[in-house]
Amino acid sequence: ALNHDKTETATFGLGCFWGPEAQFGALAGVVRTRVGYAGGRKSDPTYHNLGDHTEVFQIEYNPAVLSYRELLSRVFENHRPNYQASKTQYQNIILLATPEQRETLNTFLSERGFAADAIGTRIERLLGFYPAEDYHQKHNLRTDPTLSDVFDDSGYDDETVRESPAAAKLNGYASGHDIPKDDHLQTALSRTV
Ligand code: MHO
Repeated sequence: ALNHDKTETATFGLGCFWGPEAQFGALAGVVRTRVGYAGGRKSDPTYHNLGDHTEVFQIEYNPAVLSYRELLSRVFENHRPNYQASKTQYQNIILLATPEQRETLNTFLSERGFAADAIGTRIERLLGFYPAEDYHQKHNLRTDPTLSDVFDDSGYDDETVRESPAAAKLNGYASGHDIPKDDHLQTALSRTV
């Protein structure tokens, strides 16, 4: 089994955060996922009082399995960089947490022939991340009674579900994304939660 303790974190916005949390959670190498609000200045935003923030998903991934560059490829497969949503809540945004991520993005964009200041996708430094309400975390899992009952009946609280590697995979599965039949799913599930 792989050591999933050495994870890195990446944060992106691609519209309503439910879908991409599930999709990226299904990827081999993604260990944990959570959704939240970022990119704005308002402190303590909530879903109904979002201010200038955007819905984002944050993933913890194992860089020995999945690279930031691969994540960027997935992000660009899943949005149109020449388009931007008018509503800040649903904008496409790449939130950079480290100089290495910025470097990787710059290389990626130049190889694709994109100029960072000529695309609609926002590219900003990650200044803060506010986790969304529990009912938004692993939304597809939560709305699947078979899956959510397993966690409820086992006594897992909301934070445990949010941070659970198994829940991240099952949330992807519940959304119809292929779960890789490999070591990573086994690892996630063998950790119980
Ligand atoms: N209100 C929309 C989007 C939710 S997403 C968390 C819906 O119910 O589908 O913004």
